Amino acid sequence: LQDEYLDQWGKALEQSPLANQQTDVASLQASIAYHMNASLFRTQHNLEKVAVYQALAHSMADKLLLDWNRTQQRYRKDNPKRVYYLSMEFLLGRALDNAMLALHMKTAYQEAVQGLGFRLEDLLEQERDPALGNGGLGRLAACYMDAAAALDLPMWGYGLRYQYGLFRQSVQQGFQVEAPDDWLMRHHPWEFPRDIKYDVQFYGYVATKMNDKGESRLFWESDHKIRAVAYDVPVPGKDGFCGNIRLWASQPPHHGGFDLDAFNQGNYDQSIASLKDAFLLTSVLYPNDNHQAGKELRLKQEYFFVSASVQDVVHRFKRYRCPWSEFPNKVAFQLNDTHPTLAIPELQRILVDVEGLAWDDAWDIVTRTFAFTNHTVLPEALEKWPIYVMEKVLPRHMQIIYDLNLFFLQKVEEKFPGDRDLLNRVSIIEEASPQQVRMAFLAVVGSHSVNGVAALHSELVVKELFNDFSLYYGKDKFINITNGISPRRWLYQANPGLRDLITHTLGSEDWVADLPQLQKLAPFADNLEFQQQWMAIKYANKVRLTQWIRDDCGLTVDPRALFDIQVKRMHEYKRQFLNILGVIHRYRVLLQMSPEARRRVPPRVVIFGGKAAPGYAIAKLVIKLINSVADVVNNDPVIDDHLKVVYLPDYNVSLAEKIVPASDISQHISTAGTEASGTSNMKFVINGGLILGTVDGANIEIRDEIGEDNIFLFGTLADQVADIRHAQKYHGVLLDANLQSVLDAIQAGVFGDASIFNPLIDTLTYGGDFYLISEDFDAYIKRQNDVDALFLQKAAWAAKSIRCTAGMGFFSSDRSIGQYASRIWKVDKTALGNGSTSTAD
Ligand code: T68
Repeated sequence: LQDEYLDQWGKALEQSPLANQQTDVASLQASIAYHMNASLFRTQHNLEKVAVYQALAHSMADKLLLDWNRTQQRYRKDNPKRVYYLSMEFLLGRALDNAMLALHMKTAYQEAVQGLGFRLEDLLEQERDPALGNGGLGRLAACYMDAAAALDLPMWGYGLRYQYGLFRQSVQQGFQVEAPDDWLMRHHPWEFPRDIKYDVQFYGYVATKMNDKGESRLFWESDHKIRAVAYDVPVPGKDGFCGNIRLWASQPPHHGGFDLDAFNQGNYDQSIASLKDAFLLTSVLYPNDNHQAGKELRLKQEYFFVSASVQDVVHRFKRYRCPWSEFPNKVAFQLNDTHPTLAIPELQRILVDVEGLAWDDAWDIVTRTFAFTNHTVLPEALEKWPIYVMEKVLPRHMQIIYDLNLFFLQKVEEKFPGDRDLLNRVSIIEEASPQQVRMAFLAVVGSHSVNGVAALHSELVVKELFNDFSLYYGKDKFINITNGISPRRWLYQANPGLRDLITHTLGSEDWVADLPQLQKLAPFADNLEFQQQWMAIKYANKVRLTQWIRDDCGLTVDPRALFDIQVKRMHEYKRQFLNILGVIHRYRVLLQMSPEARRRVPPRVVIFGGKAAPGYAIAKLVIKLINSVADVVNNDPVIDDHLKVVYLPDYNVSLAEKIVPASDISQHISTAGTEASGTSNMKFVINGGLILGTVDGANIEIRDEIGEDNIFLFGTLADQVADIRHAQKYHGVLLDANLQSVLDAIQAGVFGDASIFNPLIDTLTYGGDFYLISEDFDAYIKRQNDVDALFLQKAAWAAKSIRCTAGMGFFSSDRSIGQYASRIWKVDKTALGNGSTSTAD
């Protein structure tokens, strides 16, 4: 468009209602009413809460769109180096409350909807959680996008727009029951569908062809194509910044996916057969956390996602007509675990096959562009794809991987001549049957930086997982960046009471953007009046959770009891089994006590929540055991209120926002060396919850920051695990005596039909107790007794709670993202310009 027309567009936009939004209460009401009619086609005679929520969300999204346009337009104009966070999962949680707070509009909207006859809290509850992730990894991506937006860092997320997110969980007769998460069935105002599309191909064959310059090139051809279409999700930042997550949905390709021959012959059934395939691709999120699914459809999802993203980034890069050598100065890709690793051979393929670069030049660009974050050392979680599958689905990528591997192994051989074992160990191709591609090795070879997510984990990554690689590349390539959480969602938004007390005490809200300022709370730890205010907020949060438990589970619990919480994905390594076995032990001890002795033990409510992968039988059995124990304990008149057990179904981000601020103690009790970091541990502690944990993941750094006295650690250390397992293997497991009586009680049928729990008990006995439950049982019980004793000393408990929050400054996602930016991506914050408000990209 000529400049004069561009100007005219700019002026027109400035005059539009979008650019002239007022934020007084009457104008907000007008915009809600407008959307009720114009976006939802409803009138005031047909109002349900959900419709009012949607109109309100539209009104808020308008304001976000303005910031989004301004921010993205500025990036487009300034062309800074950009970061692309490639993640199969973004566990965003609800958007409305977050957006209102980020734009400082919550109070005004509260008043606006009140004047229209609704309570804001009720409307917020209408929003469905977008659950496009499994657990920690997906939520970390969301916290990092939030931090990047707050810091005005030019980072985009790329991911998939699953039609169905993580399944919804209910509990029937104590068992987990899964239902599809049809989150898009209702109108969803928080995404902007874009007219941006790329075709992604699968299968086919590789041929030699001449390119435009008359050079012979390998060329991958297939008539099996699926179209990726973009949906942009705004990420509210601060001071008018707004980030972006681009999610791809799959669709049939250009001619609508019809088999045109069949269509012309009137054979409609056959003509639409391939449409199904296209829509199927992004229809559902695989529900396995820390476990490789190994399905062909999953591999296709991974490639679809990275191919569309890399095409989009290359397209954006080419717009500026820079030489290819500039690519690493303009683009940084961060791989969120190995799931997007195919982006490495994909970029190599585009540079060599399509753009005609020489192999070595292309590889230099690729390796200066990619960086890789590892989130697990568990062997069952490390992705490997059988070569016969990869060859079929992605024939050209398989060739590229073979070549990359060959050149890599030649270099290793140069550096360490004659070491055949070494070559076998570091080969990207595993010589097993069938042969497999080791995706983590591909990610290491194709990246300039590899990081773990907490200090201990990063140490294990170097010493165990990638030991040979660190000898070859040198240690500098392997770094640690400890995870962080968004203080905006996990304190400011989730705990308004505590937020206000902190702000009042510190004199301003500056601590949110500069979290180490929380340290200024420490001098108040022993101040009795402050302690009372502090604990009154905790109590109010517990009351709120109590109401939720009553509504959701029909169970009445006393908010004065000690709330002991373990919420996270159900997994053997996280040891919810240890927790419930401990509960049974406590139950038995309480039963044996005199009524007077019982009264001296603080009453406890033990709360569990978390989903098990649908195919993970043992994890599902733990859920059943928890519910069976709850049935007995909660209805035992002798126990009365001394012990209650709660299993909260369908744990998700918005439930976490209610649970986290209400904990007295939470459990993070993975077998040492198995939990890479954990992030909910950080969320609980920053909200003044104490934690009971093993010396694992980020628990260790939390201890270092808040002080040994303010955390209950116990159990085997990571460097002892191997020896203990070795001994158990040769001498069998000698069960702890208290544990043995607990198992006897289960097997005697105290908690119903004992036979169903046999497979679970077998993991401890015949199974060799791989996760060291028996080994740690005694230490665990003793530490729980320490917790009881401290809870009786109200002032001492309150002081520790305050010191917990005060010490958590390090764990802001802003700090983590700052470290990624300076140590890996080499990007700076860009200064806010005043770009015009036309639509960018
Ligand atoms: C988690 N990983 C780690 N994986 O378990 C946790 N896996 O310690 C860490 O704090 C967190 O990542 C963030 O670094 C996961 O959540 C998955 O969800 C997952 C999903 C698909 C496949 C494998």
